[in-house]
Amino acid sequence: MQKDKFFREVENVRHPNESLVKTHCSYCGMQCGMNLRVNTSTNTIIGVEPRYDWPVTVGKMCPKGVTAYQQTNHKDRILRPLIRDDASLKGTKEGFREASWDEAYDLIAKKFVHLQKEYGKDSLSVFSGVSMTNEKCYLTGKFARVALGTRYIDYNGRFCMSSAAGGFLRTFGVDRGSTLPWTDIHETDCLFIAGSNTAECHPTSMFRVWAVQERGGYLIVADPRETPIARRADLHLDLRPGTDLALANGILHLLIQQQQVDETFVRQHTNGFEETKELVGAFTPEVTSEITGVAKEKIIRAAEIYGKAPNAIVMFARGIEQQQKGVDNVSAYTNLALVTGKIGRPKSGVATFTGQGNGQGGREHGQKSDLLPGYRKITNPKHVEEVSAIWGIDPKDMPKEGVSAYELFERMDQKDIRGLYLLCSNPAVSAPNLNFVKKALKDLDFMVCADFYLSESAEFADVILPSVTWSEDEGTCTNLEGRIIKINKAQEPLGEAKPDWQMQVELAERLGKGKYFSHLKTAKDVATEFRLATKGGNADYYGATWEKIDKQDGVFWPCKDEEDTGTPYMFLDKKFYHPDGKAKICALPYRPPAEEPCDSYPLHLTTGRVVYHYLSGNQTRRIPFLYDMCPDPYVELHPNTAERYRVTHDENVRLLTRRGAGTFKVKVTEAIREDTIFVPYHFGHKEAINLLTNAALDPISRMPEFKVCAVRMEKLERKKVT
Ligand SMILES: Nc1nc2c(c(=O)[nH]1)N[C@H]1C(S)=C(S)[C@@H](COP(=O)(O)OP(=O)(O)OC[C@H]3O[C@@H](n4cnc5c(=O)[nH]c(N)nc54)[C@H](O)[C@@H]3O)O[C@H]1N2
Ligand SMILES: Nc1nc2c(c(=O)[nH]1)N[C@H]1C(S)=C(S)[C@@H](COP(=O)(O)OP(=O)(O)OC[C@H]3O[C@@H](n4cnc5c(=O)[nH]c(N)nc54)[C@H](O)[C@@H]3O)O[C@H]1N2
Ligand code: SF4
Ligand SMILES: [Mo]
Repeated sequence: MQKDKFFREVENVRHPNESLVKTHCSYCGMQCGMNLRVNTSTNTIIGVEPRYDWPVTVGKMCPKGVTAYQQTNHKDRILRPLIRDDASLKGTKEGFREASWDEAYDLIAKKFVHLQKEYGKDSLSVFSGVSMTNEKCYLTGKFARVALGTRYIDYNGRFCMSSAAGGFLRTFGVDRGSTLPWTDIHETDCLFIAGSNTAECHPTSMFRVWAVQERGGYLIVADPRETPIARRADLHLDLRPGTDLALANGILHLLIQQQQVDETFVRQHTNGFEETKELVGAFTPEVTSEITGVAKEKIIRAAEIYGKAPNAIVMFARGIEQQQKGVDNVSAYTNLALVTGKIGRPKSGVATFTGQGNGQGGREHGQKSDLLPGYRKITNPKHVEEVSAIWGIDPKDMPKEGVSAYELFERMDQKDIRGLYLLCSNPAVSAPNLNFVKKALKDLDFMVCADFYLSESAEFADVILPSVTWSEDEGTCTNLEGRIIKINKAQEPLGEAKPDWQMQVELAERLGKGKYFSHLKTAKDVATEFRLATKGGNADYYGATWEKIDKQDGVFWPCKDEEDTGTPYMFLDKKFYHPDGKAKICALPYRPPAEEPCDSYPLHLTTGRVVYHYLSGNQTRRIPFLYDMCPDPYVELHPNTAERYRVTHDENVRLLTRRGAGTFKVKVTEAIREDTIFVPYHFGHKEAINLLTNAALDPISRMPEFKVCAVRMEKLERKKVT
């Protein structure tokens, strides 16, 4: 890989009893390069240092990354399997006892077999996550389809990347989160960033973002809040939550009017321009301003800057994607790049900020209800045949398409699903409409949870299996660029913890499916089978061997064979993945959010993240520094709104939606719209804002509308001093 201007060669002084293990952070899609420091006398992880030789992040890490190593030998680790004998304690931390692996496996096998005999194969479900390596994600998909034989598998990426995936698939015919490498970002002339709190959620992207402005380029940010990146932007489009589709259409309207259309590109490489032109004709600056609440002048200026920039990158994240029209939002913003031809070349393109560490790879290889490895479709008989041949099963035995993550809970509620194998996710905090989801979990006949800490979701389990942290196993992840990287093992598993792939191999044996799994003895064995299973698919990893990843600083997929060095840039040949080779410009009528403010619920509620915590917080709330920096959730409120409700900073208020309620501390800040409030979602039990959020699903991606619903705020009566 070519080194960019930020590259630095650094040599550190070492302690004699210390070795370094080259790896990447466990948390977000940036996958910052780090060395884990290992004490060679005790063989334990004792610290971390950033890797200056990692080309994407060149020595940068955030507060989560520099403390991530503290997870491995943490006092809260689950060291042995746990079994709950008294079902009446479900939904609490109480009532678990330690057990041997044999006893735990026997119990799981007995219960799973019983449920399937009684209620059919599809009475079992798997809910997984993408903090796991590609190999683990791959095997989880195979475990569900082959060892359990159920159609019901889905994963937390449905709450994360599914709208980006849906939008890219519709527009490009393939879903790779970025059309270009991150090392191009600082060299572009305009960054248009929508719905991404980049400085807190992908902090190590920021040196490239600032570098654009330092070179005289422009930064445009669309966000209802004045996030750190919005504050320093050349233009902050402070839109009403849920109105991106109008904003993107309005900007496209102006680009067309200002003759910024790349006619040749549009004619040769796209479909759909004429219909789209007609549709956006109605989105005049006046109309767009009326819907979005953004001043007309700002909308005009945004189109001018983006249109005139020789190179530009459109970037977005969950702010636009976690909506009931998330897929349309993605396609609408992507339209800007297609119409102006600013795609398929260096320094120009489209990228989503992939969320979880393996949010890209984990969505490609079969954890999603409709997918098989290599982005194959479970509804495509040819694809089913190809994968069945690798797995050694009869294609007739491949389960059918299942349902999305939130719909799994609906099936549980309807008693179609009776059993759950949950791993690498904590939906009792992170799923929407939590009162409903928690009841569905509690009512299950039998639930297994694999985690290394006892999560809020594990409280509903009958059996807890101790998994390892990322530092106790090896494998690959795919970062937000689409670059496959290698995670290395720095320490032996603590206690009796095991990697998820090993648990699944051993459980498959207990379920009588050993012949499909027992050849997998090491993570590398899984990797070999995994690469083969992706061969020929759109997300082809076959040529991405561990040796090549190490030699090249990662390998961008697709990478088809030994000679192939991978694909840092997508669509350089202007060939998109639809059968006619063209990309689709989409005509997308505006529609409002599922819930609009009304007299009873007069404000918009939006939710998201802070820099100190990661997702459900089950990992980061246990790290002392991170907890101290942010021990509780809060509600961000504009000073004028605070005045209207007669509440002050640090006072508790009650928030209510049609689904639930909670009490939160007020944080008064000018960095938010007056009609909108924001609460971070990293907290459990009564502090979970997801008790209030709306599970309205996008019709294509089945993504819930985490980013906008209608809320009422009530001042709590002050207790009288007696
Ligand atoms: N510190 C930290 N970093 C993380 C994570 C974490 O939990 N903590 N999680 C990782 C994961 S899995 C993910 S998915 C990413 C998420 O990364 P982001 O998507 O950047 O994070 P969010 O806070 O969910 O939302 C981003 C922004 O969307 C804005 N927003 C809300 N509604 C709208 C809207 O209608 N339109 C627009 N344009 N903007 C809106 C919010 O104000 C917020 O600033 O972060 C990753 N990185
Ligand atoms: N209101 C609101 N809700 C949201 C969002 C939002 O913006 N607003 N964002 C959504 C998004 S983008 C996401 S990604 C989801 C994430 O939501 P979750 O899936 O709940 O996220 P995590 O907290 O990462 O949960 C992972 C769990 O698995 C454990 N774990 C980590 N690694 C491993 C492993 O290798 N094996 C096993 N077995 N366990 C492991 C961790 O300890 C943790 O308990 O939340 C979604 N929920
Ligand atoms: S930016 Fe993401 S990958 Fe990098 S250190 Fe922070 S959490 Fe880890
Ligand atoms: Mo995410």
